[in-house]
Amino acid sequence: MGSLKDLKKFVKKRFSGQTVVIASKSEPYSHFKKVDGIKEKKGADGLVTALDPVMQAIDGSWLAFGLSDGDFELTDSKGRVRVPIADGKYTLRRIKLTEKEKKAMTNVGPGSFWPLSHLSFYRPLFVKSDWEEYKKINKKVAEHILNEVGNKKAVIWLQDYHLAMCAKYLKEKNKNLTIGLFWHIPWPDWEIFIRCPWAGEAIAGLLHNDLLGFHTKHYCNNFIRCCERTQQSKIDRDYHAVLKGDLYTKVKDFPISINFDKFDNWGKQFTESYLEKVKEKYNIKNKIVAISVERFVYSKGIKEKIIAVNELLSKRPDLIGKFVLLDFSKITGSYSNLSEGLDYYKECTELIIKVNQKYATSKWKPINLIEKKVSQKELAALYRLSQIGLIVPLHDGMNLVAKEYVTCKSNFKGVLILSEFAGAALELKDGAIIVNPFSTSQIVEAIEKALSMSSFEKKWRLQVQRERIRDHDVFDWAKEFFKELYILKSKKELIKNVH
Ligand code: GDG
Repeated sequence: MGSLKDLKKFVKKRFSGQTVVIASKSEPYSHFKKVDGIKEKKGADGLVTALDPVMQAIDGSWLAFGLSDGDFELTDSKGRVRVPIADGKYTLRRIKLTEKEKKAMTNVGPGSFWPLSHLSFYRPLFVKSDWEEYKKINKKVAEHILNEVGNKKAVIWLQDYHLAMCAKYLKEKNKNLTIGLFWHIPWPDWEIFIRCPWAGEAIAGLLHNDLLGFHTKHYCNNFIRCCERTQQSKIDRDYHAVLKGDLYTKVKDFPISINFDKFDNWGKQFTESYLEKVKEKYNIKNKIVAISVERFVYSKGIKEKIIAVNELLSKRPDLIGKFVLLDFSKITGSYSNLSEGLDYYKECTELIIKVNQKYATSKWKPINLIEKKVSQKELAALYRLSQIGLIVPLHDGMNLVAKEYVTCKSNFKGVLILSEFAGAALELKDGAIIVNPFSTSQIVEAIEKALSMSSFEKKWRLQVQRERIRDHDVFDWAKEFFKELYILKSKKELIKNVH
C-alpha cells in the first residue's frame, strides 16, 4: 500500500526546492459570505476528493477559478489564501472569471467535452466563439501559473478537460517546463472524438504536456488512436508515447483511488449511538437501504436507477415499506447552466415523485433524493449502514464512490452493484455485482441477488475489493504520477545537457 509518508518522502527527495503547482477548474475550498462572517466549504467532486489529501500532504500551490461570493474576501493581492483556513496546509490561488468566460467554460467543458467523452446521447455543444474564449482562459491560467512560479523551479500538474490547451501556452513561454495533465473523465474512441470541429487543435494542445494520464489503458489507447487520425505524429509503441515535432508525450494509465485509511478508519470507529442518530435522520431504521452518491448528470445513470426501483417494487411487493434508495445527488453550477442538465433534472425529479406516489405509505417512500451536501463523515456512516451500494453510471472515468463504499465496509455487510462502464469496474469486478445499466432489469436482478446473498459470499466479495483499494490508494496514485514526471524531467535535462 502507498502511504502519505511515502508520497511526502518521494516528492521531497525528487523535487526538493521546487514548487508543486496543480491547476484545475474546481477549487478545493470555496468561501461564502454569511451574516456571521466568511464560511468555508470543501468541494464535493471526484477531483477535489482525490487531490486535496495529496496537496495537504505535500504543500504547494493549487490554482483554480474563484466562483463563490466570498472567494476574494480572504485572499492577498494575487488571489492567494492558505487552505483549509483552520490549518493552512497549502496555497490556493484563485483566478477571477468574467461572466462571458464562465459561459464559455461551461459550454466547452460540460457542454462539449463531457458528452463527447461519455458517449452520451446528448448532442455536444460546438460553438466556435466559446472555443476561442476557452483557449483565452487557458492562456490566462498559464499566465497565472507562470506568475505563481516566478523564477523558482516547479512541477506543474494540470487537471482535467477544462485545461486542455494550457500546456501549449506554458511551453510557448518556457520550453523547459515539465508538465503533466490528468484527464479525469473517459477518453472516447476516435470516431466519436473527431465529431468535435476542433478535435485536432485540442489534441495538438494536449500534446504539449510531457505526461498525459488517464484512468485506464483503454482510454490511453483511444487517445493514441486519435493522435494517429488527427496529427502528423509518430507513435512509440514500446514507451506508449506520441512524438510530434520536438514534442514527446508519454501517455499512461493511472487509475485514481481514495484515501483508504481515512474511509477504513471511519468505518471502524463509528459508535452505535452515532449510527443510530444517522438512521433516525434519514428514516432508515429497520429498512433495506441502497445508497448512491453522484453529481446530477445524465451519465451517472440516475434515471435508470429510478426506473429500476419502480420495476423492483412491482416485481417484489414484499419490499414495499422496506426498501429505500437514498440518492445523494447534487446539481452543480456548470450542469444547471446547460438546458439538457436542467431537462434531465426535471425528468428525473418528476419520475421520482411518480414512483413515490405509486408506492408510498404514510411513513415510508421508496426514493429519498438528498440534494444538499453532507459531511464526508456522515456519508461514510451511510455507506456503512447501507446493504447495497448502487453505482450504475452509463459511463464514468473511474467513480470514487464505488471505492469509498467498499472501504467503509470493514464489517463485510454489504454488496456493491457496479456498472460495467465505470472505470472502477476493472479493479472491482471480482467482488462487485457487475451490471449493464442500460438494462434496468439487470439492475433489478442484481438488487435481488444482493438481497439474497449469503454473509459468507458478501464477505469474500468485499475482501477482494478492499484489498485492491488498500494496495493502491490515492497517495500511490499521486506518487506514480510524480514518479513518471520525474523520469521525464530527468530525461529532458539529460538531453538538454548533451546538446
Ligand atoms: C470525476 C469523474 C472520477 C459527492 N457528494 C458528496 C460528496 N461527494 C464526493 C464523493 C466522491 C466524489 O464526491 C465524487 O467522485 P466520483 O469519482 O464519483 O465522480 P466525479 O465528481 O464525476 O469525478 C470520475 C473522478 O473525477 C476522479 O478522477 O472518478 O469518473 O467523473 O468522493 O464522496 N462528498 C461529501 N458530501 C457530499 O454530499 N462530503
